[in-house]
Amino acid sequence: MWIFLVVMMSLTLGRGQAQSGTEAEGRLFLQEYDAKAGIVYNKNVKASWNYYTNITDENLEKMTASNLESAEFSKEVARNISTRFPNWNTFTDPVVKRQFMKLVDLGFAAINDTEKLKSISTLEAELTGIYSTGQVCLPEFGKGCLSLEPGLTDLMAKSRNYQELVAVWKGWRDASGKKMKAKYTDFVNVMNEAIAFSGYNDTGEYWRSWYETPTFEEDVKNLYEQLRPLYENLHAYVRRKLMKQYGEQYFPDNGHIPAHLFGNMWSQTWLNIYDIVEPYPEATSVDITAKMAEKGYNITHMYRVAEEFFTSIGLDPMPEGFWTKSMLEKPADRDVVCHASAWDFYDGQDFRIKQCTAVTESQLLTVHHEMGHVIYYLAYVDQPVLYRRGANPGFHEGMADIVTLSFQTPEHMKAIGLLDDIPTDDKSDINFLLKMALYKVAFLPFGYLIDQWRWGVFNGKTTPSTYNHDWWDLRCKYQGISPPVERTEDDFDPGAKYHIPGNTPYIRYFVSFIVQFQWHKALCDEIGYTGPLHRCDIYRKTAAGTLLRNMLKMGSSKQWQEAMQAITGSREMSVLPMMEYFDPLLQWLKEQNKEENIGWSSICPTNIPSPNGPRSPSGSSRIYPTTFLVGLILFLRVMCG
Ligand code: BJ2
Ligand code: ZN
Repeated sequence: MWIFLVVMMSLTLGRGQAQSGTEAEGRLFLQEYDAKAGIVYNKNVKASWNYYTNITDENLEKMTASNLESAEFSKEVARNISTRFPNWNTFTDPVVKRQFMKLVDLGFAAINDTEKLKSISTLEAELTGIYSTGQVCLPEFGKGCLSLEPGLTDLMAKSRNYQELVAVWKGWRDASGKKMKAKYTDFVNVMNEAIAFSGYNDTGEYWRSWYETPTFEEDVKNLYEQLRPLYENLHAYVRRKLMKQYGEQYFPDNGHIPAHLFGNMWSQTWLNIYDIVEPYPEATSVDITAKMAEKGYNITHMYRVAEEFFTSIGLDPMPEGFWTKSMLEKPADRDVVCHASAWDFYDGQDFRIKQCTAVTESQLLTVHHEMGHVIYYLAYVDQPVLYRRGANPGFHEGMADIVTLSFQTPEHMKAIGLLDDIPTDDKSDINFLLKMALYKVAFLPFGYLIDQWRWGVFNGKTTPSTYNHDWWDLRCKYQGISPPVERTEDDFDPGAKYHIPGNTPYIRYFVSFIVQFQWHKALCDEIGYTGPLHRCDIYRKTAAGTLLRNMLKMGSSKQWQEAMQAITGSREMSVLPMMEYFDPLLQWLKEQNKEENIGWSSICPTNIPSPNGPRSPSGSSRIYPTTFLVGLILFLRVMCG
């Protein structure tokens, strides 16, 4: 508290001393701000860390108090600016002007009602708490009570028992989302109320403003549309394989796949069902999880492997404190937020990861993801605090993921001893690409739709009476999946996904899945690689690391288009590198799907298979491609006037 008071007094003292707010004085003001803000942020992040790694009422209260202090600090700074530098907008140095622009945009802190601000913080923490402490008991399947990580996640990944998967899938939604609806409704209302004080129409508009692109919504829609054929072909192929595995009787007539069959609680990545969909069992593929066990991987080793990748391209090692202060294992003695995350403590030296790490392939990828965030923090550490962010939120996520594209190649697996020989035949290549598609292509509609839902909630298009209905509308439409059991408005399935209670915007991940391929291509060009994009491994290529670092170190000091230009030479987001990467697979999938009706009805099925057994097959034809239904609806509309 005392630190905070010193900070407040100091910045307030500056007031009135200056005669007029010149640009030179503005620069000094920013320097002073930077030093103080580092202290305030640091204290605030520490309070959050304490709650996230030990969920107690006391830690919640302390975190909330700290959030309020931070908000008060930001407000005080903005007040000082309005009195001392009313003309900051006319400053000519873009580095200075941009910081002022960020300082006056207070976000939720702008609201003048402290109780409301407090409730934003408390509701978010409580919702995250519900998510993080939920348990599902499965005595009918010979299991006790399990939490999401590792128990339920593991069952979703490994179980091939249809009914057991239904129980886990539904059980998790009962234990998490269902308990959140009332709180979430309040949360949305109070956030919208607060953000109006910053001049935004709603919270979604505020979140989108971080992209500094007036056409952002339209742009992401166009990107998604261009990639849709790739997803549709993957969906048709996987659907056929899953029907063979579980029986056609479980699949609705409209072309959808039941949502619990993808090896993942949210059907967001499908890596864990590779064994079911493997194109060529006789060719090479690696069971990385099994190989990790065989090689005696433990948790520390996983982080050292990731670190070694980054240092091999000339990026920074994790600082000493990382290894002592991070939470890399699930503690047995207290409740924690297990969902993996990376933390910047804004003091230039304290960077941590919090992850309930398990020794599996998916988790090894997450280790790389979280460490990728830390690498970004380290790269922009010399920027002023205000610029210690990604060029946009999707850039941070893109950085977090980019090395997975190199890391997963057979070339790299061999280099780190997880594969014996590098395959050169076409069948093994397709096996590899399909696996990558289960990870990267399957995610696209999911990454796109989460914030379609949330933007609708924030702008009032979706109301509490249709929360779940509208959620499933999007899931059905974009992913071509539907719930395995009846859903109603008593359920709140969005809440079963971390980022909804955790209030983390999600379109960043969609952006990431596009830009990471653009950067991967740029880095592979930089090192003179000429083979197929999907087999490029930048490991040990410092030229790639240098190009990447030059972009990362900019932080958010410039608009993202400049950062993009620094690495790719272009200022645009583009799907072309991702299309190029997956082109051999797309051609193969098209061939496999020749006899298949690709696509699905965009409308959710009304007839859902019973949890107690297969439903009776209906007599109607199985698949209605989206285009047909849309056409029919348009036709009927015209006919009915
Ligand atoms: C596993 C990963 C997030 C992430 C965590 C939680 C929310 C934000 C952070 C930020 C990082 C930063 C995650 C990975 C891909 C898809 C998505 C998912 N956890 N966050 N502090 N992922 O992005 O690392 O760590 O500095 O912005 O949620 O749905 O699993
Ligand atoms: Zn991330």
